Amino acid sequence: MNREKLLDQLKRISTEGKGTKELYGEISRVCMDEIKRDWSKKSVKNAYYLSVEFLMGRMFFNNLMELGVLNEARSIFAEKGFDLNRLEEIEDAALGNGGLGRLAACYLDSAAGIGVPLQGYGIRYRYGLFRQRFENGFQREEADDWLKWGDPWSVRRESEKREIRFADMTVTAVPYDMPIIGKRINTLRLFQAEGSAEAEKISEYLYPADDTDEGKLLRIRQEYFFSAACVRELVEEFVKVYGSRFFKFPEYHALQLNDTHAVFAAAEFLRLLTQEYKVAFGDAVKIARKTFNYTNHTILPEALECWDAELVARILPEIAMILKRLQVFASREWKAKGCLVSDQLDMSVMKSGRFAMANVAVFVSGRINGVAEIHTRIIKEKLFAVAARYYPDKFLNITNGITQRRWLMLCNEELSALYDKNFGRGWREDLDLLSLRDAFQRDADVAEFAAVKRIKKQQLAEYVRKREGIALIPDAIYIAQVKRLHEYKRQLMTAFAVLRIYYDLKAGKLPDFSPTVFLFGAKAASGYRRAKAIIKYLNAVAETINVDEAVRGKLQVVFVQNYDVSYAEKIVAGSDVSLQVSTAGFEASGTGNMKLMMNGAVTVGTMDGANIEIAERAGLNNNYIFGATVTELGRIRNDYNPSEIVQNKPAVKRVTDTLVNGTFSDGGTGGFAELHAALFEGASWHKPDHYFVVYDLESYVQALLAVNRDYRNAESFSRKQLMNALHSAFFSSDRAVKTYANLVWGLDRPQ
Ligand code: 26V
Repeated sequence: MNREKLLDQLKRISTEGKGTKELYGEISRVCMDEIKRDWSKKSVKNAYYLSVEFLMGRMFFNNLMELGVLNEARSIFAEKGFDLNRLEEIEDAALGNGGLGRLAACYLDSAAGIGVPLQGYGIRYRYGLFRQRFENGFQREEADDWLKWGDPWSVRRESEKREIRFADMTVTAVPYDMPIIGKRINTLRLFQAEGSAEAEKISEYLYPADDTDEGKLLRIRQEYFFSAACVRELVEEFVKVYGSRFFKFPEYHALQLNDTHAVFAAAEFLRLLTQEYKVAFGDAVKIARKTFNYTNHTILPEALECWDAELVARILPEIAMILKRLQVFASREWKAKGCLVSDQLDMSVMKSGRFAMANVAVFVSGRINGVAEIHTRIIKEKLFAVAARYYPDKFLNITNGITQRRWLMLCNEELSALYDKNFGRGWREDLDLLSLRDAFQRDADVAEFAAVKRIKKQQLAEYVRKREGIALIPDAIYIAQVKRLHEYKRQLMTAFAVLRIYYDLKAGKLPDFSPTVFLFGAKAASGYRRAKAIIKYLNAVAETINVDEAVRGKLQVVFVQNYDVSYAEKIVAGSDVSLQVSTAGFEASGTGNMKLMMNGAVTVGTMDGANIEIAERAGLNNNYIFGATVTELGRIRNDYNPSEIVQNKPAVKRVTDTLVNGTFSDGGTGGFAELHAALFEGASWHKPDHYFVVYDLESYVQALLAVNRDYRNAESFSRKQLMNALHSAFFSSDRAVKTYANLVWGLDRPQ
């Protein structure tokens, strides 16, 4: 990379009369020209990350940082009278929805950063995850027209397009390549569907609703479209060099299935090998098992994909045939192993006329991993318990990680500078160095850390003021719950806890209460009614509290609109406390918990997902763990009756009653009553309070009050925060990617 030349080019850009969009395009293109010169050739062996989501966030600042010109560029343009921060207007490319998509982005970043040849494959959606705003406290959704800013960081590869055939249409998959910059420059290749108007629909939206057959067909098309485009590309390139010596294929390729959305890749691989290259089915399966690996990201039954075999056959007859053949093949293997019939049923690829995509993934993959210790234990003991007995060597844990480049160096330049000053720049390459710095824990260091936190809180407050028009209480405790809106994540429980505190404050029961701001950020899936009702409820609670003179300056609740990666960068850096309160056993890992920890927030959390590993590393005394454990919930599940609890605890009843006693209005939608019914009567196929909101509420309130008490001793609270930041190295995605490279992809030697 010729940095001097790049700086020179940047200096030559004139800003006169140019708007942000124009300058964004121009600066990005100058950088791209430089990048193109160095764009790494594929390595001998590469790993491929197949995912329907890549939640990249804003590329501009990250790329300039990786090119080593961010600070200089800031000064160059400042001299010309243009504040580079104005480019924060540029919206994120939100081609993902939550944790799974952001994880994919972090892994790409880390792989490039540490020099692992990992290439991403996905879909170039015309519209990303919807943009959210609130109207009367209700979520409103607008199409995310991210391309209106142009797409200067991608290169269309016209000559590498491919035809993907369905029974009723042929679609052209056109690759767009985005450089992922680090020690290597890897590639994120996103396919756009072209051809007819029908064809274009395939890459129009992320997760189109799948409650109708038409919706399901579209989802199947999406999944097959990009998986097949990827696999065909790799197989065809391979054949050019090695002919049909497919047993060598795994020596050059490791494919990672990010959840089940790309499982059709394995089916397409089997189809290609057996039908077009006449490889025996058993041999093809053997090769697939050395090539494909599967990461499970959730145990929620509603998120485990099953596709009607009839639907698949309608548009992909050969793929349906292959999957059926796989079922026959698998049965034979299971019989040979002496599996019980019930066990065979459990592991079946095809069940009651539907393809169980997770079972397909488990059968054809060489390695299967969960994303945190407890999650891996649960998939081995529950979700895939039978398969884990017959194929114990397939399963392993790789706890998630996040990239410290975006989630520390970029979003918290002040803390990064403090680390540099105290122990040199080595930590930027090797985050582990942080935890060795005992010297950094002296009082003076804690004070310096606290000063950084204050600055980040001011910046956050300023950002919220700009975006929401709301002034946060300065110097309050900033407590954040930012993540997708889902019942298992229990934002509703936080709403109840906040109300409890509010009532106690008003009653004068909390005389020494330190001023506190609760910050929420979350989008609810478009068709998820109860999640939307929770948003409305939280906004109603916020509205009541924020106008109440009695608690003015002491308690504030702010639900920010359109929470996205860029918003997260501000919130994780500027928060004191991280809420990670999922029902034990439900959050596979969580990664927001890691981002907040790395920036020195203490966790108020349950023994769930990666919270357990966070508390273990940063110290139980530096975090606030509460609530029922998986074991405890297992014990009480059958006899649990939330109505009994509210009968005995009037304070709990008082808050849950607000869903139905007119304290707050749901605008006549019936949404609040529905939430109440889910708690006390049960909803869908669930028993009352399936997520144990009522059960854990009391201990949650106590944990929050303990935080409030401890915060009064500013020095010791800052020390707890610092201990979290300094022990976050394990949660770097550099560590996670290295583990995949070594244990899964066979990339342990430098390529
Ligand atoms: C998907 C859906 C789609 C339909 C509506 C309901 C629903 C509920 C959950 C999901 C989860 C999709 C998978 C996912 O994003 N899992 C997240 O993966 C993260 C990265 O491993 C992990 O940190 C989170 O704990 C896990 O929830």
